Amino acid sequence: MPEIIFTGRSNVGKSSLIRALSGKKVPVGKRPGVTLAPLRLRFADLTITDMPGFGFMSGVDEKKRERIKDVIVKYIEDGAAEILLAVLVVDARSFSEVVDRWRARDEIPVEVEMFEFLHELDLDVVVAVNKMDNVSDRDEVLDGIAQRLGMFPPWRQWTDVIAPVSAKKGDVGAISSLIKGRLHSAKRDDLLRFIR
Ligand SMILES: Nc1nc2c(ncn2[C@@H]2O[C@H](COP(=O)(O)OP(=O)(O)O)[C@@H](O)[C@H]2O)c(=O)[nH]1
Ligand SMILES: [Mg+2]
Repeated sequence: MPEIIFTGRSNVGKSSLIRALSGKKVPVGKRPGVTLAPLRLRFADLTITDMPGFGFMSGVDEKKRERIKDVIVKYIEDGAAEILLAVLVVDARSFSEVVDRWRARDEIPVEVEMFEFLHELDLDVVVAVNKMDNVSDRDEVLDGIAQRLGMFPPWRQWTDVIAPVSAKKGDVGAISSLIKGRLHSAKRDDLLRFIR
């Protein structure tokens, strides 16, 4: 049974994106850190999973952040065989700045770590760059994100991996196409109807 997971920091818009793509009323804008368990949504044979947000959240202590990360890692490792696609959701406006801040401290940025972890498990990974409505210099922002994830710019070379979207505006065509393409390649056209 194919599964598509949405993972990323808290507040990047994972739930909003799932809501826009599937029409399911996933809770949006909930105080982050409250949910530890992955939220699994079923659409016939397809499972779409809203993973708990990782990384910094105000009001969530270090210990709980570590616990959340452990839950995410274990869930993905255990389920890797079923995961058809992993969608890493990032915030268009803050991603590069946050990554640079971590690197300046000689630390591996948590999102880069997650991206690499997903690849180590041999998963098919795409990056949904959300909140594009917040940026004006689209290509510059997307080139910067591609580069920081190890993809040589221009980002246009990576349109099979990088999907600029705005869940808020309902502008999710780029990620919708990537997901549908993967379902088609997996010979699961029967599941296309669940994705808008
Ligand atoms: N500007 C903007 N805000 C968004 C977008 N998508 C989600 N948000 C807002 O970001 C906040 C967090 O969204 P949510 O889906 O709960 O994020 P999650 O914690 O990753 O699941 C909410 O206030 C959303 O309304 C977007 O495309 N643009
Ligand atoms: Mg959420």
